Amino acid sequence: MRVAVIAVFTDYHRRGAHHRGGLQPQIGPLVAALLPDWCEVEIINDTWDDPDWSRSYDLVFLSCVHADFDRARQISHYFRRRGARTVLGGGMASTYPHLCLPYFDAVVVGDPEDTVARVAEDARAGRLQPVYRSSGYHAELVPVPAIEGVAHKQIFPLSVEATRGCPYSCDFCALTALGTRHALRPVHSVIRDIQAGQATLRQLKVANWKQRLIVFYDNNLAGNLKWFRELCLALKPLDVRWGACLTFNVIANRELLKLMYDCGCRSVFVGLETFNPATLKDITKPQNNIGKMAEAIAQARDEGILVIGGLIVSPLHDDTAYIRSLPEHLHRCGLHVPSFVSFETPIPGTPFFDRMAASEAPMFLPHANLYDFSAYTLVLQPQLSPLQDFLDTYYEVMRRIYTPWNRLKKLADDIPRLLRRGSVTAAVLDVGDMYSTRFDPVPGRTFMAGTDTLPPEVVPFGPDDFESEAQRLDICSPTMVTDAQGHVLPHWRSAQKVFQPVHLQKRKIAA
Ligand code: B12
Ligand code: SF4
Repeated sequence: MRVAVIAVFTDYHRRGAHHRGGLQPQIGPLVAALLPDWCEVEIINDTWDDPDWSRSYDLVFLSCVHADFDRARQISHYFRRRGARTVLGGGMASTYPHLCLPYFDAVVVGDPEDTVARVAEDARAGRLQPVYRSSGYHAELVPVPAIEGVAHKQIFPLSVEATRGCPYSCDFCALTALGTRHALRPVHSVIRDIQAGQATLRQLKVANWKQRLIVFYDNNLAGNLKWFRELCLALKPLDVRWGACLTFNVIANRELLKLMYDCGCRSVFVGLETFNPATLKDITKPQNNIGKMAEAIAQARDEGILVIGGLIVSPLHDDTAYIRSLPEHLHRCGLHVPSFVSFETPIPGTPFFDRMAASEAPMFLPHANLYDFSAYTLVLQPQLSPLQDFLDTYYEVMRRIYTPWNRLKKLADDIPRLLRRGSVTAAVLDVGDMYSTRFDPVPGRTFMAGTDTLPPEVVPFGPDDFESEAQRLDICSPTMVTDAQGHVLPHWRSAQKVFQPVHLQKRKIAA
């Protein structure tokens, strides 16, 4: 059976460009490893290349984030017309299976470990069911990911997922839309994946340095500090270098940073989010501490670990004066240039989305489409500044933050500290990050939902691909989220939680 696993992508910068950066979707290698031997599997990261439109498949698995859903349903239609059965999984499929189902033969709700092989068996037997629900996370079923399918293209092919979920419940996070859960794999099984991955890369003659550089794909690798320390100690004898996403409380802990460096950690991504206490309170991210940001970033660098940080601006709590103050805040805290400054975006199904949708006054901008929910287009009505001032200020400040001069200033600040600790890998990663991080919007971008330039990606449908004009419109029209007044369309208020929500906001953060 010919099977494709497609990680769908639309360029949120609206250039229609592919994304060749260090972070690439890992669903392909995971699903490929879960499929039975009788499947002939192709992994297609739409981030790198369009699918080969001349191919045909028996079964196509698709994965997408919300903003890429329109392209996912178009790709689905394209391959269905050419004989394939299609299956959608991921956050959108899990929270809104009923909205996805009309465009796919089946939808998977939740994890792939106990569902993918069943889907393949049923497809082969011609009894595909509309919905497959995972019974929960089964760490023992996690296979060694089939990285051979991506090894020659991925900048960092040794990619590993050691946990699922996150113990926190930040209001705006796509994970919280599913509910809250945090599952840890046994450390020995994570080490198993790393060693198997290294053996694969050796066999494929992939560069030596790539065999020693691990990227952990977890949403928060350090959600359980006891387990995280165990993992660090198990990584030490492997003499590898690694990077991960984790939370602020970790970089605020000098002893932990020392252990991490000693065990190979060289860079961390932390959602620093905001310098505005009102925004921080609103997003319920109690693990961040604005007052300690400068100290935490400095101590991580001094311990040889590069901090890569992302920020959001909140249409609810930030005004133009705050946005104008961002460059100053960034210099004072020593981050200088964040990897992105995006708009706080209520991803459908999150508590934040439900809260905004429930408001009597319209909180959203009119005619927002699902592709606008990429965090790089504003979808909410700013509450403290006029809409156009808010956007003009964002644009002007982004230009100021991402100047070549600022990027050099960041490197001049980071590199001597990193090298003093002997952290050459972190210094090289910093240079690479500053080379690729820029603000370079395409002409015509308004950054405003409903008016922004359209995503230019196309699926090359032929004249025979639709039964009727009505079908073409159904497949090709954008998925609308808000009406002409900025109210959320009623069907978006029907998201399903996959895991039991747990309210951990008051959880004491172990230091
Ligand atoms: C790689 C990555 C990217 C890449 C590629 C994204 C892409 N569209 O392909 C890049 C760098 C481009 C990117 C960009 C962004 N990303 Co991103 N990214 C990731 C990251 C780090 C890894 C994804 C991954 O491969 N995970 C490992 C795989 C195995 O798991 P998974 O994809 O989470 O899927 C699980 C389930 O959903 C399910 N599943 C998923 N697909 C399928 C398919 C089938 C068939 C089945 C059975 C199951 C299944 O199985 C998996 C295990 O449970 C995740 C964080 C994370 N750790 O997951 C964030 C994440 C996906 N990104 C996120 C966000 C917010 C963004 C940005 C908005 C960030 C920003 N402000 O810059 C942008 C915008 C993206 C866009 N197109 O709009 C959110 C989710 C967004 C959403 N709408 O759902 C995540 C979850 C991070 C977070 N905690 O907030 N990202
Ligand atoms: S800490 Fe990060 S991954 Fe965890 S819920 Fe908050 S935003 Fe999501």
